[in-house]
Amino acid sequence: MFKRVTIATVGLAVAALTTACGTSQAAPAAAPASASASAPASSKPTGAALSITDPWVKTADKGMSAAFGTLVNNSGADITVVAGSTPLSPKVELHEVVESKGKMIMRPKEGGFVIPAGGSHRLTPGGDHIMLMDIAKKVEPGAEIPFTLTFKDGGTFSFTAMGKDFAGAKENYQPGMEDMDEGGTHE
Ligand SMILES: [Cu+2]
Repeated sequence: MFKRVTIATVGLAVAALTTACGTSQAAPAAAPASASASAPASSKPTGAALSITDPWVKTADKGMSAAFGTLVNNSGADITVVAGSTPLSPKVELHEVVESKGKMIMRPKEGGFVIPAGGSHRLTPGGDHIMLMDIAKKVEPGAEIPFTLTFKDGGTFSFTAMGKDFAGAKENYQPGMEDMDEGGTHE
């Protein structure tokens, strides 16, 4: 019974919308807006030049986690992301995953992430990612975690990623030297 009522309401709303459209066709609402929008033209890439699709953070109780998503460059110039930050972790690194002696390891990516002009760059488990070295609190599914990325030219881009369960991406971390006797927390 509830369903029938809902459908009827939607039907009415659509009807009202259609009517409104029909009667207000002549309203020139878009004209002034587009005129002012085209005015500010910035030469250097800013926040608007970059966007991110489906940003998420791997849920974790403590220690390390990582953020993923697809960085999209909406500008006509390459964008290089050289640093990242989040209140969730005092130390953040930009990582890549490479093969070393038959094992997949992750390490800081030299030069950062380059997002080509008009292109995109995927951050994905098993590939490039934003590494959170030591999370300050537990990441639960659905948690909203703010991030800021810094570009090579000093510009920044902020976004919010969502906590998401993911099993996998358990690459070993090797910051530099391949010392076996360092005694880290991971194997
Ligand atoms: Cu990593």
